[in-house]
Amino acid sequence: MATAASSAVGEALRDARTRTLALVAPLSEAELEAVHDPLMSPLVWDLGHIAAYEDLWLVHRYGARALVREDLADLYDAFETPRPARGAIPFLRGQALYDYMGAVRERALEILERTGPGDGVLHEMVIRHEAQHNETMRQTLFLAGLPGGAPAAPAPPAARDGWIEIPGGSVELGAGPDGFAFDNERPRHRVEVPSFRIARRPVTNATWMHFVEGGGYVRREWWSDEGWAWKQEYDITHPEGWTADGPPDHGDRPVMHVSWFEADAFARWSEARLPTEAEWEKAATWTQERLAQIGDVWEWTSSHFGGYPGFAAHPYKEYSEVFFGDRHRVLRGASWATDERLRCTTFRNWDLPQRRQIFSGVRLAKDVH
Ligand code: AVJ
Ligand code: FE
Repeated sequence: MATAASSAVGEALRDARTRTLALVAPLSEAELEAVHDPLMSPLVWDLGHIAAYEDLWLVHRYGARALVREDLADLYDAFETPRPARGAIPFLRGQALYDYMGAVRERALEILERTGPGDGVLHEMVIRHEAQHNETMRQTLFLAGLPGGAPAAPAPPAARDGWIEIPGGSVELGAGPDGFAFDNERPRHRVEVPSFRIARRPVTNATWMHFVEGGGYVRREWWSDEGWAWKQEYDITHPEGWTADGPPDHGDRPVMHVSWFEADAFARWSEARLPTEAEWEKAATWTQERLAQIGDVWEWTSSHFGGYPGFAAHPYKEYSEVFFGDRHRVLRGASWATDERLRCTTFRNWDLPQRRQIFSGVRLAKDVH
């Protein structure tokens, strides 16, 4: 049953794989197998995990066939084998790894060819999962100083600075019932958002430099207790990737690789605050005036990651639900490293407040008095 839907899905699976393989093509075996940073998996783990996820969801669950490699399921399960344990384990590598990726793909395409993509949800999830891991892999490449970890294209010209005022009122947030969305984007629901101002563009490197030079990392008053303790313990004096002289690239570019703690302190220094995710989504869909430069850096919000009213885990609770609570903060938008397919105004990303391997920046907000 080679329908148009099957060929579009097959095409998207192949595109995702082309991008994954292009990312690792310039790397040596040693670079693929090394633990470059205690936060990150070896790149060979990401590759095996991408295939194991496809084995589970497209071969086993969707196709109702035996796993291609039952013996690898736990090894590549993110919860069974947490990141810190991933250095010491005998992952597939070299030809055996590429053979496994290829074997899973072959079987998934065979099932797709025979039965079509059904409602398309599981295939879309697997395609997006691979794309998400491409961004994770770029974070590893960034920390390792390897090619692919920083934007290749020159900085786009910075947009005009300034504030956009969004009047108060109710707004619908989240994804509607049709089409693909991650579970945490549903259900679509209405919330009341008081009037606020939001910055037209993300904070630039040049502005962040003023913060550094103005004692941003030295003066206590702008930092939360937790943020200050983190900054002191790890001796943080500038965004990750900067040298003592400043940013590695253009002053005009949005600042990148800042933690939520730094973003929060910077906002206080600016006599502003971070937007809530409801404000962010309202502003991002505001048609009278457009937010500039969405999608260059992830934008930290003040919101904790939680389920929308009526949330239901789908298709598994380890995608979102296990991260709900007061530990993780939400980031909105996308980064230069985010695949086109993942970019939408309802997408919710999340990370711990101390993390800066992520391609994260800041867009400020303010109350309207
Ligand atoms: C949505 C980026 C936070 O990397 O932990 C990948 C995406 N989930 N594999 C993550 C994800 C399962 C997730 N983020
Ligand atoms: Fe994953």
